[in-house]
Amino acid sequence: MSDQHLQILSQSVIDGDPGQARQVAAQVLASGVDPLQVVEETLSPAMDEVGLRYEEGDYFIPDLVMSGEAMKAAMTVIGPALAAHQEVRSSPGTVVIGTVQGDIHEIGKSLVATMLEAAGFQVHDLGVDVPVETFVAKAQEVDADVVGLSALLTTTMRNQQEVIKALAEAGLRERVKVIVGGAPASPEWAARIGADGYAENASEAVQAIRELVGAD
Ligand code: B12
Repeated sequence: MSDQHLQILSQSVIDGDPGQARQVAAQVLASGVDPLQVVEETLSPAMDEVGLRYEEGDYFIPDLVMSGEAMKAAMTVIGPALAAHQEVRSSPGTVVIGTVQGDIHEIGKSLVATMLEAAGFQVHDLGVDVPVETFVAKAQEVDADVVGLSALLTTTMRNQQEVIKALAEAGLRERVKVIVGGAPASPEWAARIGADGYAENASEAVQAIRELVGAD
């Protein structure tokens, strides 16, 4: 029964049907499936399939937009369930997160933000296409422990490095850790630009950030 629902959920993201995605996501949750498992084993792979179809020339930008909307619609239901699953007593730290300037991909970044909130972090999500100075100003304002930088494009990932440089120039680099993520990022890239960490997906991001703030 719920396998069938998961199949329909995946299909509604691939087809870009937000209404169906939201409705089926609610049914899936009601059937008792672990919300994290839904994200990692159904929703994220569905977006990968969308990316593949785009790469192969079967999908175009409007298809990506609609699939993105469907993914977000599903997350309006799954996100709160992720949070409800955790019982957190004290906050392990404060995180400022955003997608770097020039880049409007928000789904992965928002997923990381949701998972961090679920793990008890104070999260300041700056959104997408975030200028370098905004990261620095917010980190200073909220006394951030960690700044998380998302980039999905090979052309924007160098802005991750720009933020690291600007944090150093503002004298914040000693006390603020930086973690990078997004499809083109890698541990090698993180090391090359002087970031403190890298994570491939949202659950690894939570683990890595817990380690960065010394919560483990
Ligand atoms: C959906 C999508 C879009 C949507 C985004 C909608 C939205 N609201 O976000 C729209 C249509 C806007 C879009 C636009 C474009 N896109 Co696009 N897009 C995608 C697609 C299909 C899926 C991305 C996604 O949401 N994945 C699902 C999430 C859950 O995964 P994720 O983002 O990777 O995030 C996970 C990890 O990376 C990590 N993570 C992410 N951020 C962070 C941050 C931190 C701190 C950490 C620790 C971890 C972390 O954890 C996340 C959760 O597990 C990808 C293909 C792909 N497979 O990645 C292409 C893709 C990224 N896009 C691509 C391109 C080329 C574009 C455009 C340039 C197309 C165009 N010609 O206009 C524009 C650029 C617009 C811009 N300036 O940003 C290329 C990039 C190629 C490259 N190497 O540079 C890709 C790879 C498609 C392809 N195969 O060619 N896109």
